[in-house]
Amino acid sequence: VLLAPLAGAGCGSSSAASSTQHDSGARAAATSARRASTSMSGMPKAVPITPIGTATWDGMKIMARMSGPSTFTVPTGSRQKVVKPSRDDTGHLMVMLTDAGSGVPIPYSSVWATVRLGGKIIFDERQWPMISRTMGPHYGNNVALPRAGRYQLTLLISPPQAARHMEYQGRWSRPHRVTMSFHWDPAS
Ligand SMILES: [Cu+2]
Repeated sequence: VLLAPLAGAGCGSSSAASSTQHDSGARAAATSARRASTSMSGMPKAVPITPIGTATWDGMKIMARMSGPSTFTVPTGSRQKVVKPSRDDTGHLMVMLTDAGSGVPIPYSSVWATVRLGGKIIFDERQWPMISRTMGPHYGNNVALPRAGRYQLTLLISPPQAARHMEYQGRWSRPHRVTMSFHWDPAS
């Protein structure tokens, strides 16, 4: 288990208060005036970030991590809808896609996550494209892991839908599937 340096400012900040926004990193820079204008809450505190696994795909680094369940907003067209963790959610799954050489994030992809325990599918959903002050761009969602055990995470990564500078010409042209195995224990 790693500890995020500015914890609470990342994806896993929701353990403090249900009203915490996903981008609670705003708190880090908050002036009192700014604090008064938001519903951010809580002091910086350590948030455990658990590495799930990494893989590479033709120069793209795929990194999966888990933090605590997180409250975040999603765009609905007319407003930002607040999504709170359900009672069963045990963590916030984050998938970071970056250039393996430079570390620069790669947006405009889409990620579908499937989690299995003992061969049985317990989670099968699209990851939201997300931004966070401390975690940067990532693809995330809250997940409910029922118990300690060895899990399989399968990620289906779509080709980034974007115009590309020439160094990326011809790469990541088909969907890519990768499976990672990880052990999860709520007590650790
Ligand atoms: Cu997130």
